[in-house]
Amino acid sequence: MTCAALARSAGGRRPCGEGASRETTGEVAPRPVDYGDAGGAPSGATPGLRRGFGFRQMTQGPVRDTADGPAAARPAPPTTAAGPRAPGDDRSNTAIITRTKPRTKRPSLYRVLLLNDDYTPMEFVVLVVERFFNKTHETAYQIMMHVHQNGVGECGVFTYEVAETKVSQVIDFARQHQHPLQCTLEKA
Ligand code: TYC
Repeated sequence: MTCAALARSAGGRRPCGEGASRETTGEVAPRPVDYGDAGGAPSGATPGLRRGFGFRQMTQGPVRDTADGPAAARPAPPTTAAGPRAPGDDRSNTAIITRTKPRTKRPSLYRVLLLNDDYTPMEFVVLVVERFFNKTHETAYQIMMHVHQNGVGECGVFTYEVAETKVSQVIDFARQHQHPLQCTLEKA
């Protein structure tokens, strides 16, 4: 029976048009027309698929929770810098290269020197070397004799702050005992 005959027997209603189920008519669902429109449903998509589904998957905009389900349940968009840029999109093609080479630098070292004079007692110089430079009596005596014979001698090597502190301590201690002993530092 044709649609026109059915319409006549149905009293003017249109069983083949809108509102008629395909089970009742026995007709095959029409194939969707492919217009080549990137903004619509993909070619061959199931009829009834909501418009816009394919379009959102082809863009790189943020994924938000929508009626389709939570954002986490849907595939994330590509994270490359390629693709169209929307206004306000601050993605760039610039890569950040981090330097992993250690940039530490060893501190400069300084020698602490004793200077000879004609008045400071030898015993006092030995005591100074023992006390402030942590030397044994024998080593302190050797250092004192070296200074006595050569005019200058090294008591130790330290970082700047430590060397400066040693110099101050020796000079203060000598002054407390009214001795003219001199002490200084130089870069190692
Ligand atoms: N020359 C001093 C003396 O004959 C001894 C002396 C040694 C002094 C070392 C200072 O740093 C010095 N008494």
